[in-house]
Amino acid sequence: MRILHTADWHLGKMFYGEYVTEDQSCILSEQLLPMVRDEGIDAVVLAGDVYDRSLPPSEAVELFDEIATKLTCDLKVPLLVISGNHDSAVRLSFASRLLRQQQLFIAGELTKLTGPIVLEDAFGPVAFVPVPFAEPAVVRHFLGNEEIKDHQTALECLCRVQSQNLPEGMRTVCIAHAFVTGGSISDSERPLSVGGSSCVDASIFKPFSYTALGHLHGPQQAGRPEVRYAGSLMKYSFSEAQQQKGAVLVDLQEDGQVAVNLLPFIPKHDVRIIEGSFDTIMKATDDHEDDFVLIRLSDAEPILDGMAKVRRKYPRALALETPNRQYEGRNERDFDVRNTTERQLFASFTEAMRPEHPLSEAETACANGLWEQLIKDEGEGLL
Ligand SMILES: [Mn+2]
Repeated sequence: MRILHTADWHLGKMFYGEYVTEDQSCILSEQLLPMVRDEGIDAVVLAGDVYDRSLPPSEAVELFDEIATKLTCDLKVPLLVISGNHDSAVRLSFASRLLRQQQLFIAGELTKLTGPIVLEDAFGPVAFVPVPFAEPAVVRHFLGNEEIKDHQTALECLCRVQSQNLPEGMRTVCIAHAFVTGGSISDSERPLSVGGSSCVDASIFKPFSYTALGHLHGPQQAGRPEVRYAGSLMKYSFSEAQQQKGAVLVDLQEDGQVAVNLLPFIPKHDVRIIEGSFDTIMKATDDHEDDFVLIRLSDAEPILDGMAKVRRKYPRALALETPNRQYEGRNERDFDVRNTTERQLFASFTEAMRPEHPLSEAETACANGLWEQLIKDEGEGLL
């Protein structure tokens, strides 16, 4: 069986204040759909984070509707989807029991889980075990098991429930959205829990022939080659500039062995970091001035109105960094924090942030008013 494993589409994602729905649509319509057709794919897996947020913008919902329809109705390829930590499990599960008949299998809300989904190939059945992302507290309540206190036990228990009644020896594919210990992270993932451990051990997936993971945005294996993250649809942060995004082509053989290959996605606008002096960058020829770029200047001197100038060449420049910029001695801390009042600290912070405009008299008066109000409300102990 040929499976195309993708994850973390994050439809409706904003990148530095702009929706990238058009770029997402371009990858899905012009690359993923042809891939499914040309590679003879038997099933497509989307391992969570379909949307970027629980209430996605309408354009994002339309795009998912279009892609899911083209896959299942036009190409007649089953699509198996789980919800991730960015999705609303309830909203994603809308009409999921009806859609099963159309080969669109959505696992989100725990009360609607159905157990394994069995698809056939020439060698017999393959059982897909979808395990949607769920907070440990939600799983504890759902299963009525007080022992479930962390992501590890929550996922173990859900996996067990979802794999029930699986015949011995059948080839199996687990679909999960989790942070497997040892994985390398990017800046665009939202941590699964604040405090406590969100990690799970890769050994949970030992019983499965292949495990299609979502959550980490860099394509990578987790422990062994048969447990993989497909990575996100696009680069959603500059920390991903060096990553090659794509979909994992999984060939599941008769004996349950798998061969995997990453089929790359070519973005309409790449996400790049460009380093060098302002003059060099502006004079260099670049065939991809339309890319999303972060400009990291090596100049020590400040460039007046740098972003506006950079944008004349790179209209999609999103950030400008000047790590070497000299602040004429202001880099050095010339005061003793313990003997400085909050008001002085605030004034010096303003000066560091806006060297050209220290606090005006009106601003100082306003800040003093705020301090006094704070002390009145909270008591002297605050400061
Ligand atoms: Mn994600």
